[in-house]
Amino acid sequence: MDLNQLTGNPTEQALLAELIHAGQEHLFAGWDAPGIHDEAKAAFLQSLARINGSYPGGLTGYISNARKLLAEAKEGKNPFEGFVPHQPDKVDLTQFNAAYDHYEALGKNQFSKTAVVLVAGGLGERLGYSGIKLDIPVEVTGITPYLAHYAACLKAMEARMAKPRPVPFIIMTSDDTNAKTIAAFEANNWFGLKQEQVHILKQELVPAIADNDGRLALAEKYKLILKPHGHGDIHMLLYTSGVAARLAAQGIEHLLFIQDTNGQVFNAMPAALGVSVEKGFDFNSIAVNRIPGEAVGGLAKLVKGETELTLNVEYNQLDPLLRATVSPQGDVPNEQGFSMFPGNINVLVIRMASYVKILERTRGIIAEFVNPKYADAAKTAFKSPTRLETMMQDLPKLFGPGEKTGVTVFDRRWAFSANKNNIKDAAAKHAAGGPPESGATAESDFYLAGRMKLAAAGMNVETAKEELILGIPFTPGPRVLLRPSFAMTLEEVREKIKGGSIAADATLILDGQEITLENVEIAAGSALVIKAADGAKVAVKNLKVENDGFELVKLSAEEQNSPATPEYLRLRGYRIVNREAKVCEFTNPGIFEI
Ligand code: UGB
Repeated sequence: MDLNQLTGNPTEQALLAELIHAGQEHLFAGWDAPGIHDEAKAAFLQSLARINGSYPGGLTGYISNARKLLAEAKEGKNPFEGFVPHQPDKVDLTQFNAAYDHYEALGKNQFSKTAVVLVAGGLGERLGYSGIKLDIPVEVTGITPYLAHYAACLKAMEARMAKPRPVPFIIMTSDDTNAKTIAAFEANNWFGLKQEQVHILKQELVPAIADNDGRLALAEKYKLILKPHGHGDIHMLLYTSGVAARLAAQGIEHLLFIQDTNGQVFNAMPAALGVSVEKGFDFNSIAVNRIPGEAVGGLAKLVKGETELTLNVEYNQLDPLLRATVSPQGDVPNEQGFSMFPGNINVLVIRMASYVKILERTRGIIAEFVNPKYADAAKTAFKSPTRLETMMQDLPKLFGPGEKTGVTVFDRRWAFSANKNNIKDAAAKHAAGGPPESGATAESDFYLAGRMKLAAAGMNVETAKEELILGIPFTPGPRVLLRPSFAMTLEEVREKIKGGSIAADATLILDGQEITLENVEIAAGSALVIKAADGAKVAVKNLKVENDGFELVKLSAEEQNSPATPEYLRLRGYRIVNREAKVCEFTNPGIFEI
């Protein structure tokens, strides 16, 4: 093949020569003569160069990894061969007790040495939202987008440090989400964060593979088929960008990995961080109790001879593994109805020192796998092109005996309630007895966490009866929003709230670090909102709140189907209207009483 016929650029020629050497001649076969389709050719060459630059080891590295993994897949190699599953080493924090407080206190001390990593490259196809998921409000009383909530949590962490320093915030985007994520920050003055503390890393797609020889698949002449590589890309990007090494040098000791739509995650964060610190875990999976068979990966300690690995085993692999080893009945429930293997919610606390070492060793390529659908029994052809994938929770696959992995189990709805499904699918999931994971349930659980905090502080909380909205369960109240500025730990809530009561359907919103409540009674349907700027000390004592509050109004069928109704309301089926909430706002420092 005459490379001069393909391109005059020596760098491109070098890459083409490498690719041809790696068995990719077909990419350049039948090229038109110079002068014909030159633009398409140039775009093709640019895309090859871009992908080559973004994957450690370049395109030829990707191809050789693909060949190896495809050969293993063809052989039918079982990655768990010889491993026996055991319960993982776990810390049970499903109850609020002295141990919970102990870990929260330890975690709070670690805020100044922690960075938060948010993976937000997913399109959210199951939800079907037209924008990015980070822009969706987690609740529609105060209308707080996920991104605003996460940013508020980072600010609140900073405000609780002995020597405040901005919490580094790393966000993985993709071509689907990058521009809108940046636009959301820019339109909202970076949600009060410093632009320098936010590191946006965009993941690239990887080429699809047509056959067992690792030949890259073409959509048409001069165009590769590209596919997502998975959320494990975050490790690669933290390596290639140098961000992980830089943060390590700046004294960051732990990274907290979170997903795009889990409004509960910062409830569990302080205690989980405390567990990582005390137990010296290099990798701590935040987990929830899981019902056998549920479509959530199970965390298990896999043992083979001297080797022990605590890993997420995807639910479709867990049951067969158990049947083949320790439990002929598969994944069976315990007395409480839960599997022995806690559910992975992909919230991870990773120790920086071991992480940086692994990144150096692997160049951030973490436990890639391939999952081809074969067209024939001999496994010689694929039904459609496949690609290599990677999952962020698979990092412990690279751990040796020196690294410690653990699991911290939290109450499910305290730690995890995602917004992943559209109304129809969510209602079907509920009907089938599973968690709906929809806009409405995520919001309902967001208020629930607020109620749990009030109850832990000794307030008398009367919970409304759950109802169905468009077939999805929703608990109408009380709707409690204790903003991150108000409290990040249970201890703080207990210090600031004494006595009092809140009735079903009532609303309480507290936003500000120095608000205290003593014997405050909020009657059914009523609402109290207090916002206090930094330095505004607001003491509310012996107050009885009775007003028309906020009302939850279901959308009419017409509103539900109308494009004039905001999409974030249509994905939950209701709006919340302020009828007569008592709103007290303190914008200047000072001492105030209500
Ligand atoms: N994401 C990216 O940033 N880039 C990608 O290429 C893909 C995703 P999904 P998934 O919550 O119960 C995970 O699609 O992959 C981001 C765990 O693997 O919502 O089906 C995306 O933006 C599974 O073990 O989830 O399953 C989002 O923030 C279980 O924990 C995140 O990655 C499951 O989540 C997850 O993407 C769960």
